[in-house]
Amino acid sequence: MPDTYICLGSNLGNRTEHLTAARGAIIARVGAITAESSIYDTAPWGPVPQDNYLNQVVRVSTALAPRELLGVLHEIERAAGRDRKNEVRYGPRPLDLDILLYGDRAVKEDGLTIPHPRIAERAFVLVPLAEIAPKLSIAGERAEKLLSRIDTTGVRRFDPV
Ligand code: A4P
Ligand code: MG
Repeated sequence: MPDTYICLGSNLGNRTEHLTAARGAIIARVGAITAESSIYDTAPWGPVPQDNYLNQVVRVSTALAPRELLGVLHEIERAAGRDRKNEVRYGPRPLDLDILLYGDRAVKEDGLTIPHPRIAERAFVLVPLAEIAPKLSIAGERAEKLLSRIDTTGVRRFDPV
């Protein structure tokens, strides 16, 4: 079964609980989690001023095809209270689940692009991804190499109190 890498993010409500519930739902509905990064507290990336996120990357062995996977991830986001109709692009959200990679497949369809097109510019993705898969190839470059090129100062390991 292909390995897929999924980035989890939350910056609304109880962020830790959203990530915990999301991992549980992924195991129940997507497949076994075979690796998981630490959780990171990350400064918001992008044009919208907003609170810090918690981010984490997991590797999941899945029998779902990419489209089916996207549909299930949207349902898990909805269960966390996410309402896509009333939100801003790149804005705050209780739960965001992005498909980073799906085996070595490239997908370019309406509403689904894999590898996720913004991996190389996002420390909140590359720090946890390189933690669990430093040698993983993303469009021909290793995760650790991409990581060495970007500023990671806004990304800190999260210590739950
Ligand atoms: N979509 C296309 N390809 C994919 C894929 N590989 N995985 C489509 C998941 N979805 C994919 O999703 C919009 C649509 O993208 C989906 O319906 C799906 O059909 P979205 O989650 O609203 O994405 P977006 O906001 O338009 O873009 P993107 O690049 O996913 O942005 P984010 O990451 O969702 O933006 N800062 C920090 N520190 N941490 C964060 O987690 N997240 C955001 C939200 C902004 N700043 C952040 C973080
Ligand atoms: Mg997203």
